[in-house]
Amino acid sequence: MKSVAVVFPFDLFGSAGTGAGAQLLGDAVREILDDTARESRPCRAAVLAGNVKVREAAFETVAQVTNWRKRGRQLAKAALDAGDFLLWLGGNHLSVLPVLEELGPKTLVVQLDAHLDVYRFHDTTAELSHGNFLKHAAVPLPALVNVGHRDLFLTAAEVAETFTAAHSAVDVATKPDRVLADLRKRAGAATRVWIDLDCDAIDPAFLPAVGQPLPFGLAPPTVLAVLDAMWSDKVAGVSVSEFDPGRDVRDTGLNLLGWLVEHVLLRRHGG
Ligand SMILES: [Mn+2]
Repeated sequence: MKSVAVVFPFDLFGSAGTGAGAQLLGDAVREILDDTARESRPCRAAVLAGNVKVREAAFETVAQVTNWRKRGRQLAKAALDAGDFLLWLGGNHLSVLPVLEELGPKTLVVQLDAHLDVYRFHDTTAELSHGNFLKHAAVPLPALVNVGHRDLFLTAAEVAETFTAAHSAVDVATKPDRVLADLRKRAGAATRVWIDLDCDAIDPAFLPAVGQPLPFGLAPPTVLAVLDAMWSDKVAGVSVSEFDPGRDVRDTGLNLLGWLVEHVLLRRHGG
């Protein structure tokens, strides 16, 4: 079992600054790997040695920017075809769209997100953005299940156009066991699972480094419970997006996400 961490610092059309977040998390993964390589005593992370690669995309030229979606799909496809576990460290949430397109309709995606990215109100752009990208997929998307949204706008019918299920933060707060049982059941029935974390799913008290913070978010232990409910060998990968280090407070977000990324890699590699 190999893993590849893809740093994909795309942050156009919403949440500029999150590209730097993707790069920082990529550095965190490199640091984990470097520390492990230098460690002479037995440690849990020894299982990662030689099994985790880091690849990094750049968006510094016009050609790279023009080609962003194709490049994203190529990187995702290469990892998925090879059977590698894919850790996608994205800029804004839109940067995850190429992965969702590559995963296709037979995959179950659990999306932890404060928002349901299908917005098309009078004051939102109809053009592709990080707030409506689920309406702009080039191919049929995976089955999407949201966990932790705090949406107060969309009707249930509109949500159901795109999401198989949506467990709001209210649901998570008032009936956590029922939400986790539903996730376990869906994950058990799925052929392939993907976990997509938009950082603003987490409460801004714990992770202030996001562009669109909303109150009443998920507490970090709840994120662990959701990961656990979804977890099996069918998990093809995890994406993390919308981390804006310019808004971080004393590296709170960096510490939380750095720990989470290492936890995910250790869980995948049995460390
Ligand atoms: Mn969001």
